[in-house]
Amino acid sequence: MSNAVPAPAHSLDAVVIGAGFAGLYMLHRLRGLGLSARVLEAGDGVGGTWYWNCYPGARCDVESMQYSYSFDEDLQQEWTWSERYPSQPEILRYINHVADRFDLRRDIQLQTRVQSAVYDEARRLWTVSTEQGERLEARFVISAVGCLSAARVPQMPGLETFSGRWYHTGNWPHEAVDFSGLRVGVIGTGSSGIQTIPAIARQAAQLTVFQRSPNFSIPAWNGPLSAEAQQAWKAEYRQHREKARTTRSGILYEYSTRSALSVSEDERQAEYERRWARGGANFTHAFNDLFFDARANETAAEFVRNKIRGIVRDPAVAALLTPTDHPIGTKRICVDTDYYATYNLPHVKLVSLRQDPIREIVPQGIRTECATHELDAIVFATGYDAVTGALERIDIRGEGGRSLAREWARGPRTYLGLMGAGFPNLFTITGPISPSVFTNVVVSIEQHVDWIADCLKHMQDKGWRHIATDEAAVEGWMAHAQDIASKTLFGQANSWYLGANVPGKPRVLLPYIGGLGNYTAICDEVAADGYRGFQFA
Ligand code: N01
Repeated sequence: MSNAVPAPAHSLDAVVIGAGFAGLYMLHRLRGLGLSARVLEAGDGVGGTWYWNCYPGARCDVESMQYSYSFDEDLQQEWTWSERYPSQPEILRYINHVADRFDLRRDIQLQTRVQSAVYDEARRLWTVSTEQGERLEARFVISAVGCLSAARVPQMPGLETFSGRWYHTGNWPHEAVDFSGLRVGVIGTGSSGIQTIPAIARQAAQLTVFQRSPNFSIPAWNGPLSAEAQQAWKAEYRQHREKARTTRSGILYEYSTRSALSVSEDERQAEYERRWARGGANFTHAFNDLFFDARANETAAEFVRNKIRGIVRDPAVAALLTPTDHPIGTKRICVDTDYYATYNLPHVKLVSLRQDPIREIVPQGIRTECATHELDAIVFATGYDAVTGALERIDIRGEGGRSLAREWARGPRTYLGLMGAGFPNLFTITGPISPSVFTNVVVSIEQHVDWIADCLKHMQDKGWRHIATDEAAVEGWMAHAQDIASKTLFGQANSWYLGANVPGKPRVLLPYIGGLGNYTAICDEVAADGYRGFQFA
């Protein structure tokens, strides 16, 4: 296929797609191996998710001291965070600092969106084409496209007729957006909506929230991070990181070893209160069976429901905000600042789309079955075609011209989330069926990048140029992942983890739920066993 096109201008060892946390660290490791590499990035700047998600209130809900690279001791010692949870601008400053500190920019090409990647079996080379008309040849293609980067604006008739401006949280403009004095509508109440709703409410004259499903959210209790607390953490940074890597989520939560059903009601409530007062997703680890036992889960869910009823003054609004359709934690738990209390403000209105669905968007706003809501701006906080979307939007052709998107039409199939059968020399950092979005993604990224870099080093040492996996390895991994998933409550929610938010997307648990520590042990064992399940040439 690639013989039919003019000779590519550039020939490289590796092309990396995406300049977020994953792409930057991958480039650093590739350089360390003496390999030539170029990172292609669609945005105007580095940062990936943290470049695009600059909506009001955007913040990470993993704590600052843990949501950063660990690969360089000097880097982690010298960087200073200002708050318990890092804001989007602060994370973006950090990523830019990393790009400069490791002199990465000279191999990063911005404003370059990859259109296709086609494998030439005879020459064992990938040809990567960009929307800008460039063509690059490389032995390896490494996807660092991110799990939450294919933003989704749902089909809503009439959007093009809307007379105001509309936005998606995952594709926010970089110039200032000022909602002062405006009537704003927000559609969606996932993590992004729950963060941006209180922030927009502080600015807008009127805010209408269009909620399809209510969500569980735990207060962040964000605040300044003292120099003393930071210094104390840094004194043991290495040990903290090592321990985090062995945990289920790559985060140093307090993981309980007790069942919620093994303690008295008083003890249970006291534990939930203690965790609520501490804040954050640590709440869902209060007992060790909350993700596995529906009765145990219900005790935590009901605790949070009671909190919502206690915060929201209007009982009818509180009832609409109270989730009853999924076990707590089986949709990504949200972490907020003043989310539920925002509905006590006189200029904030909640519309339940379960009772009053959106019929169309009209020039003056949103028309639901029962009313026309006049708006000057609409914010879509409607999420992503998660985990697979960004990869499938690239026309990837492997052996025999097979299309990745077509192969995955009934759900993604990978070995360890790192590679698919028929797509040699194509690695997927935080790819489907790896722990990725169930974890502190920076930790998962480092684990994948290190594993890939070590594998490439192994290939260099052996003089090999080609790595592939096969259907048997993929089948074994998929069966193992599904077996573990079937023992959890995750199947009971219509979540993006399962692709349920995208009409027609197959229902497959996209991340691996076996835990990061266990997963890392499996990957290390595969490597130690001569890269079992991979073939080299
Ligand atoms: O997206 P979501 P998100 N009509 O898919 C609704 C990470 N993240 O951007 O639940 C009306 O979770 C949809 O309703 P329903 C984090 O991993 C992290 O908020 O499908 N509504 C839902 O309410 C997170 O999980 C951070 O019924 C529609 C919402 O839109 C992930 O990103 C911050 C609709 C989408 O929620 C994605 O979060 C932000 C329609 N047609 C994000 N379609 C932090 O670290 C969808 N919805 C803090």
